[in-house]
Amino acid sequence: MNPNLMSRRQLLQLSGLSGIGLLLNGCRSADFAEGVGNAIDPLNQRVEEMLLRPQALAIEYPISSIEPQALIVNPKKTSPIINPDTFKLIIDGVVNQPMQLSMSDLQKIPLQSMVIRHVCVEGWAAIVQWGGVRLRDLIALAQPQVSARYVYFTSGDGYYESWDMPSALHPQTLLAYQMNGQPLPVDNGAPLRLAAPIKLGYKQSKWVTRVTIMNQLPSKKGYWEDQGYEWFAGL
Ligand SMILES: Nc1nc2c(c(=O)[nH]1)N[C@H]1C(S)=C(S)[C@@H](COP(=O)(O)O)O[C@H]1N2
Ligand SMILES: [Mo]
Repeated sequence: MNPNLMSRRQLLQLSGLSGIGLLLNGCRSADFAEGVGNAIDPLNQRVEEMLLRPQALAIEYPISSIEPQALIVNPKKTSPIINPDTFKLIIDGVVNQPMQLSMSDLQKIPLQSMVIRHVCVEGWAAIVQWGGVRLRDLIALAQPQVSARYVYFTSGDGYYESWDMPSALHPQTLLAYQMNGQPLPVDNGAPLRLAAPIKLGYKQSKWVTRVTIMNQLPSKKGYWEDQGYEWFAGL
């Protein structure tokens, strides 16, 4: 075996996802359990290299600088109601291990917390604390195939977004279920939303129901992008 190609288990340990055993034992969803036998298959080398390549970290702030009133929710939109008890996040696309994870499955993955600045193109910003799982841990579990280049996010309100793989694998890119130390409010995307300090607000999909790994993007790349906004939208 190529010594550079480590097992998924080794990689997940290295990337800090030491709760893997717990997750594998705890996940009773059929889709998830089916592939547990494959859990030590090597990851594809391209994604593995991206996971291990050091990425510049964005600035994080002390908890005392959180601005709870500054995070603006678009008042023209009505929030979809997603029942967290029956909700299952779908992870599919060009992966060897498609998964469906309940909130309790997700909460077995080590919680990552960060206080970062959220920036909306409409001219406002807010310091927010987010808590949740690192998207890279979920992507590693799903075992992307060699052709994987993009990650596409489907939301419960019809919103859709797509990200480049390096940004999706960034250690500060979270699927958050907590905000400012509390359970994520429905208007802010409960049960699960994207949160990352490396991209503009419109890339931070709320009410994420499905994460699809793709080798090619569809013509509709993102809700705002399809109206002329920039696709990469890096900060
Ligand atoms: N599903 C969904 N996600 C979304 C949006 C949306 O309309 N629908 N708006 C985006 C924009 S433009 C911003 S600035 C942030 C705002 O997050 P907040 O509502 O928690 O302040 O959500 C982003 N994610
Ligand atoms: Mo925004």
